[in-house]
Amino acid sequence: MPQIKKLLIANRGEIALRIHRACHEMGIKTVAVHSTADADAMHVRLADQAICIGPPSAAESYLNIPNIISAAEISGADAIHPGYGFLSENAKFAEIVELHNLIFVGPKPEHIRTMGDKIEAKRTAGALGLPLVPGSDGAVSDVDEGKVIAERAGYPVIIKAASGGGGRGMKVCTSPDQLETLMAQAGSEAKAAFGDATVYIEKYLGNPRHIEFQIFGDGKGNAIHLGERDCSLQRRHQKVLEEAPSPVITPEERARMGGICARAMADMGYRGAGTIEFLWENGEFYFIEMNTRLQVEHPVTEAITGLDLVREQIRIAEGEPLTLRQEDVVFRGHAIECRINAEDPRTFAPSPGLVKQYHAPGGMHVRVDSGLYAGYKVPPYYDSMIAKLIVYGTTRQGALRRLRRALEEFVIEGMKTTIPLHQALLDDPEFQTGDYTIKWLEDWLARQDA
Ligand code: MV4
Repeated sequence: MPQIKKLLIANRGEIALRIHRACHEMGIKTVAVHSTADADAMHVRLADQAICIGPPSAAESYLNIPNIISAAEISGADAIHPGYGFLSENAKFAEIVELHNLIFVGPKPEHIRTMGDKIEAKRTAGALGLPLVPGSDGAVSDVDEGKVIAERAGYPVIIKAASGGGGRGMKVCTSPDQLETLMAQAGSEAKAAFGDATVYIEKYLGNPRHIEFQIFGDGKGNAIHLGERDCSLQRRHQKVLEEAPSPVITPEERARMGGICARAMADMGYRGAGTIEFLWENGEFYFIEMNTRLQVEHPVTEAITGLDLVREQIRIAEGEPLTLRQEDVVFRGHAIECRINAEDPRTFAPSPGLVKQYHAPGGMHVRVDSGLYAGYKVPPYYDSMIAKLIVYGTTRQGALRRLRRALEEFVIEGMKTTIPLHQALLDDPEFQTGDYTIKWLEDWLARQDA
């Protein structure tokens, strides 16, 4: 088994810090790579080595494959962790890493590629026994074919881009006479955004929840699930708050659906961490996509399982078998994560700048993942998420009370943040009951403005 001695973190912000921490707890040295805009970042200070890989623009730094590989070679790193975003789901990058005899802390490149193509992902998921949204079996290029499929699935239908993600290029179609126009629009938007005009059709689910299962595979035919997360609270395809377990999933349903996911991953020989995304409506799960990376919201799963997901990723990358059997995974209590962004809490306009005062909450069952400190300047070039607040409670009610207390303690001065948004959300009786869908937050926000 190759033991990783030095790991290069090909990311920035809180996730770079998260990976650094797991490494140091495992006795692994870290190499931070950063843009000129991130020279003062916390993870750069803490890493054993730091190498500047380019100017602020992500295309020239965090997405610059030759510079990242060079940094790994110069520093003598033996592994690369891509975090989330940036190069994390770039199959070509994973291949290049392995061609340089470096360990890629992530899935096999072929699996990244398969899941990156939404049509291929659906085909694979269906063959592995995951329940799918009814719709086309593959790409739809012809309007008449589209009409037959839409008729069979039943209107309304949704037209999606094969290379899509993040909701871009999707069109909802309510009747056959709109199909031609919307298919053409979806195709040209997909071409412009992703360089690929391929589209497919699904039955449109009107008011679902977004529930995702965390899975781990060892790449040798063994896999487990770590339960689900409910990520229904989103605004414009940006998650705002996540929780585990989902308020609507029973232990029996978790075991059943989680078991189906784990079996599917075992059968495909999946390696590493992955997330299987479903829409959930009227008690039924419908597979939509799979993410082949560690996700932002992984700490809520850590909180209810007691496992260190980054540690598990690294062990698997070293070629170790899974440390856990499914029966050893125990779900306990309830966890909620708030994403805190440097944004105006009403308009969501970005608000980067100097952190004038900083005090993070603490105490029992409160976790803050953030690279912030007083005197740090949040650069304007990247994602606006500056902190994640994760709380745990034995019950959802208890977690909500702890979240209110922790948000009260949080001090970030010098910029606008979404802390007040989370506080208002927490005071909403409907949110408190857990009775919300993917539409709920945007409707709620519209009510706040009125
Ligand atoms: C859907 C859907 C309704 N019906 N598919 C949005 C992003 C992409 N990952 C899938 N998305 C959706 N697919 C069918 N057949 C509604 C959405 C959707 C959504 C999904 C999850 C979380 C938030 C969402 C917000 C709007 C639309």
